[in-house]
Amino acid sequence: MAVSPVRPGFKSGYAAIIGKPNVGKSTLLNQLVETKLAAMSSKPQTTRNRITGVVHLPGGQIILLDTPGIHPARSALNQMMVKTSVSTFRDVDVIVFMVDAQQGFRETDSFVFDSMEKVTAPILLALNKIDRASKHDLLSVIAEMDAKKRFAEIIPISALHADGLDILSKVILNYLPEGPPYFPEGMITDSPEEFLIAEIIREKLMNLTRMEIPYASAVKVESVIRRPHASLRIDAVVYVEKLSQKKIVIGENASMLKKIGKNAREEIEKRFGDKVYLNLFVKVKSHWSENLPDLKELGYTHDIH
Ligand SMILES: Nc1nc2c(ncn2[C@@H]2O[C@H](COP(=O)(O)OP(=O)(O)OP(=O)(O)O)[C@@H](O)[C@H]2O)c(=O)[nH]1
Ligand SMILES: [Mg+2]
Repeated sequence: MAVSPVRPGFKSGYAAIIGKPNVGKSTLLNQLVETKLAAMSSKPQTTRNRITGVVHLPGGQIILLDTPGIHPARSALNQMMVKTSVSTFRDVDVIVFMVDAQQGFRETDSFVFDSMEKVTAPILLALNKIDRASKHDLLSVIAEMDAKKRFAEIIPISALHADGLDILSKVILNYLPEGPPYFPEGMITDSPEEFLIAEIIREKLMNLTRMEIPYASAVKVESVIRRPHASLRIDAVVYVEKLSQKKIVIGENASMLKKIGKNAREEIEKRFGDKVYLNLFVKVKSHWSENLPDLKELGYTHDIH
């Protein structure tokens, strides 16, 4: 596919979605690109990598970067995640900082806000989850945030209900420079298929398991083989840190693994339009979340585009 030539007045550039864990960043990315690219869950620290989603608009192209939630991180994995987010500050044209409108600006948001101290790009504040906030909550958080004099714009949205998103994308576009479309029409991400599939599996696992299991698990897609009659054979491994966790992920008579596999397979079929045979294995890799070579092998590096 050839990249289109420069069009006068056409805008393009990078916008990073930044915020504390669980504020709705991945939900926003997925809604704006109208495709489920990033895993979403009600548990914090779902996103572990930066994920690119391209929004194609008549007047321009927004290259959105979904990032892991910024928080005081302890484990090597979490520190790597936060590094991934903070490293996006340097080279984006605009930042979309998300705060939960119902919860208001909390210490956890303040931690993210302080990490943006040296940011020179304009910061747009997206007040998310307005479907849950009362008018009073919303007005008071707007007043509080306005007083900080740090935000180029304040936009109330509900990422989940796609409310206010047309306005948000117009505002983002306003802050982008003129430039050529960097991605060809129709291309919405540069993430490899293996990564997108692993994230679908990990999302199902995160949503079906509890306690430490979602955080002790990583998914690696070993192979994707295209077979005749538009079918895909996928081999993937779920890594956990302990034998006891392996037993939970497999479940009684493999019931948990079957559920994860079924949910993942259905979504992979929907997304890739093929019949899918998904072979899931569970393996123990002790302390992978603390071990740099393991993190690298599992695709957790703080990569810079
Ligand atoms: N009510 C409501 N819930 C929302 C909204 N946006 C997101 N959520 C929910 O908030 C939870 C977290 O959403 P995510 O998109 O995974 O949050 P995130 O900021 O990407 O989280 P991390 O990847 O952990 O940093 C999910 O249960 C979403 O359904 C919204 O506008 N309204
Ligand atoms: Mg996320």
